[in-house]
Amino acid sequence: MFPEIITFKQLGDERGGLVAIEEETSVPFHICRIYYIYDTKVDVERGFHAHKTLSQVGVAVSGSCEMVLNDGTTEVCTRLDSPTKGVVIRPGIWRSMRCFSHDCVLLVLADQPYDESDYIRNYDDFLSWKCTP
Ligand code: T46
Repeated sequence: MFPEIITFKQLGDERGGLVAIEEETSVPFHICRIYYIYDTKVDVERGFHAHKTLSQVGVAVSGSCEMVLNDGTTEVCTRLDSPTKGVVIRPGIWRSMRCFSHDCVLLVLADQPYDESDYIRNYDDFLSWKCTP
């Protein structure tokens, strides 16, 4: 299924919401790195790259944004608008993010450390890479 959507269990109660994310169970990999994107202007689009080996899960823990994923053939747009909704971003997927609400905090869980050499930042290079056996 593309995109892969994860629905995290809501553990909150009358005091407020709570979501717990555990590696290998809540998300399909070991969590090595966590980063978050915030204070992004409404008209800003970012991303526009693929990763060769990195797997990630993105969750809008506050506000909302759109995640556009492209496997080289099909492009899908997923609205991330709940702290209980995650989208899995596998290797070899071109991604961009847009339509950030003013209060959006996009949390990203990644299975590897930051490595610029894992990025493909040119779309034609991405398509060539996808065709390479
Ligand atoms: C992705 C999407 C969803 C680091 O030094 N360490 C890090 O862990 C990250 C994520 C970024 N950076 C540096 C690299 C750049 O100089 O922070 C700067 C901004 O990164 P970038 O332009 O790649 O940001 P986005 O929003 O385009 O992409 C990010 C992730 O980089 C990427 O892996 O899948 O979010």
